[in-house]
Amino acid sequence: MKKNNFQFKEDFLIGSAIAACQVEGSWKEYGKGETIADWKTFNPNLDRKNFKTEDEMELTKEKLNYNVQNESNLIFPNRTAIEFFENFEQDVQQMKDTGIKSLRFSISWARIYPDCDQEKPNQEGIIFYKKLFELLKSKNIVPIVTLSHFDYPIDVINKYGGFDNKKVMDVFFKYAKTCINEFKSYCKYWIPFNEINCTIISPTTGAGIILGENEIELKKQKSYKALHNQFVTNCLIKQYIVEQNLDLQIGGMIASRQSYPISCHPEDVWIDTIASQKNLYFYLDVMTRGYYPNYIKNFFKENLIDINAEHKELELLQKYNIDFIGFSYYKSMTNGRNVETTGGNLTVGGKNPFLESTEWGWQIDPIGLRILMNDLWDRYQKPLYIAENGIGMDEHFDIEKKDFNDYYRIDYLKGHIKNMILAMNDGVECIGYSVWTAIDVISMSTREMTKRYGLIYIDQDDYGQGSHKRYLKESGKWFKKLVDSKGAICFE
Ligand code: BGP
Repeated sequence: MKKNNFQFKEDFLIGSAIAACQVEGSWKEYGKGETIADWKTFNPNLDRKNFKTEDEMELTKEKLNYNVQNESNLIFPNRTAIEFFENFEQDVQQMKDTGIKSLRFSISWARIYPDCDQEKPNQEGIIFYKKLFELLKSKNIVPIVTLSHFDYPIDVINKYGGFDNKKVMDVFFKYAKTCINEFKSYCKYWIPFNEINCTIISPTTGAGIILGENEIELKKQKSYKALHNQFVTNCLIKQYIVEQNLDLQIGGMIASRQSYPISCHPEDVWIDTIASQKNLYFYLDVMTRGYYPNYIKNFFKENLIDINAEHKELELLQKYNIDFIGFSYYKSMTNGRNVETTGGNLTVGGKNPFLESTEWGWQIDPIGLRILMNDLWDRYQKPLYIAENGIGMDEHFDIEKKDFNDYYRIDYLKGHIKNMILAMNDGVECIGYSVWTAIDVISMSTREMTKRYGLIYIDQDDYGQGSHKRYLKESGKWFKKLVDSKGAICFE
């Protein structure tokens, strides 16, 4: 392999990401309100090779009612998750053993404002996150905070519905200001919305929109309205930071959708071009350039979508752009006239004959990351942050023998991080990389525990059974070497 003298800079944010609803547990304790994640179930009969991610992530009114009616017979894994709320000190210590120098975590809105209209925040929530920030500081781990990571509060749904209601912007902005005021001395990097494109793909998960089965035709209209309100909320938060003269940064964050035309036939290329505009560039165009591009205005017109944008909101979009582009990257896909579909992060995509897939059909494509980074940098010239990257596997280790050899994860991470470094050598500015994830967590799309991503193994099954003991996997040891070598290990 060609020698590469690259080394991460001292302030490169190399670390891991987690999300409140996938780790914390203590769903109704310490004053926390319920969230949409607390009402999603684990389905033991799910066929992992053949399901639609969107269906698994959405909740209709009927489905939610059913879950409420049948609560005692169903499994709600996010309610206890991996009990990070109770064990965060030990967990962070073990994460530190994987070498991480940054941790991207999310704050749970419902833990800070269990009643979204209450005047003062829930002190138990504030204390918990303060303790977490303090602990990270004592271990020299730089925090990166997400304010909304797929755990929309039920209280907000009951009072105001989803983010398509402009009133939700007010209550969310109040929550964001509380977090900034309370934690600004600990944290410089703020991501208001995880994977903001999820609002279109799964409006329940991304924006708290719950429709009846006979209201599904409202989905497009409501989700684009909600997305617009979230874009504007990003700006309100940025405006607040600027006006308060705070040295903080706001990041946009999307689930990236790297794709290729299935062939060089111009029609396939055109289909892929449109898909990239609508599913990838649109979000970043608005958040970085500050206006809606013509191709999406045309799409709105053709689909009779009115996003209800007020003049002053369009001015805000223009004035307050994001400081960095965060994105998750797990896989790539193809587009064209004739593609066979396969699984993926948030949505299914077209198969690529040159790539291998995980058991859930996510196609592994390290070079795709380099291509995407170059593309985004050339298009926007905003620093990039890889907010999530990792591989979900069904893992069976011999606990007695303490054999936790996840060589496939090392291969996956090595390939991707190497390509990130190559992109940085190409000239791309990148401020950090977060592996998804430091520790096994509840899967977002399927609520399984057996779909593991962690550098640390937890002896816990899909039903929450097991010793709950934590063990460092080989990938955790490798990650420490990666950090210590400042990336050089990827070229050995
Ligand atoms: C991203 C989410 C994460 C995470 C990851 C893996 O979309 O931001 O929360 O879970 O995907 O997805 P899953 O857990 O469904 O395999």
